[in-house]
Amino acid sequence: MPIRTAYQAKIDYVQIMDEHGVVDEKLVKDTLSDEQVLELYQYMCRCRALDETAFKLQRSGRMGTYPQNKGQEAAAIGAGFAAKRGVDWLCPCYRENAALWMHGLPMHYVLLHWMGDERGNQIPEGVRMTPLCIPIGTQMLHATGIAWAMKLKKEPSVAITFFGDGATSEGDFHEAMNFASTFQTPTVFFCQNNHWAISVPRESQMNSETVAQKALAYGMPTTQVDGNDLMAVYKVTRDAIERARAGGGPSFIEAVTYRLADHTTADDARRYRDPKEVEAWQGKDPIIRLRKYLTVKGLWDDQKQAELDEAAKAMVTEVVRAAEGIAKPTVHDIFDYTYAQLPSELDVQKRTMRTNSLGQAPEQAGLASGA
Ligand SMILES: Cc1ncc(C[n+]2csc(CCOP(=O)(O)OP(=O)(O)O)c2C)c(N)n1
Ligand SMILES: [Mg+2]
Repeated sequence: MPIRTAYQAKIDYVQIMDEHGVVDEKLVKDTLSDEQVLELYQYMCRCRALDETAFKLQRSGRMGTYPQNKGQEAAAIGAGFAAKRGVDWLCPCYRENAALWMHGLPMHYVLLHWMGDERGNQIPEGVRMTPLCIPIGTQMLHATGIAWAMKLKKEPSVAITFFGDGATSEGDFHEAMNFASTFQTPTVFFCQNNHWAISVPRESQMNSETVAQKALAYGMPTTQVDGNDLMAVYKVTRDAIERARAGGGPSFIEAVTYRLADHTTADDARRYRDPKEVEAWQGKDPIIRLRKYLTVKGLWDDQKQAELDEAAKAMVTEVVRAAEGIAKPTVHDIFDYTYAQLPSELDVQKRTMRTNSLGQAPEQAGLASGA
């Protein structure tokens, strides 16, 4: 009996614009218009400006910690733009700031989050997203559950979830992928492969040649894309979202990109990264590449850049002012955001600011009543 091939697969790698800003004339027809590219380029520069200021805020003790998006702007923005605001759901990780703003999250909420203020996690009514997700991988399950709900309710909405290369080593990733594919939920799994999970390089994290191939095991369409190419990211994400919306089930996208900054402000990547590697990726910076493209097309110049830099600075100043100027939270807040109807026991606690729980009354803890 001859041995047959049980399974064979190939994975496409999509790039429309190369590192020099030169585009594939055929592929570019099926992606963003010049007006859209201009708009998104500005989002990218604003996002970078926020990063720079947030870094300084942390260094001067005005923020707890902060993970820069630097280098990954095209991935987050291209994918975010492919989703429909108010219709599709975003289940982010923590490196997609601009995608969140685009979908209606006030920018200062992100700063509040990193300043340790819970109000940064209170997603405004009508904005379809889950809060920033620090436990690695849990948001992929949320996206699958939300997408399943959308399917059951027959709403034409898709859930897109963002996560890193490291997150694909988590059990949650595999559970979400298996469930999404088995139940054909309208979920788009968007992996930002930035080559590092804090200090662990991708090669030490997994033995797969690509992250994208993990989706094959779940029978899911999967694509690798140049994550620093705004146009390509938009195109593959739009296609995946529209397939999901049309009932074609989930997809996986591996956006190959690079984290140009430290993991967070609590990290010093110089301790584990080869400067040559960082330098090579600086040459692939998504902002520089797009600017080259726009300049050659006569759509951008130094004057416009100077104006944008000024506008970005003013915007960031305003965002910081909004975050730092927010009134202090009240003690009641700890009761107000978990239950629609406060259980009677908690209601008593809220009204009296006392607890009856054994060992927790102030007197029992050795404190004077009301202390
Ligand atoms: C469940 C869980 N385990 C460990 C951590 C600590 N941790 C924070 S970020 C991180 C690396 C994540 O890497 P990756 O998924 O590639 O995302 P990136 O930060 O590179 O964008 C780890 C291990 C965590 N936050 N949650
Ligand atoms: Mg990573």
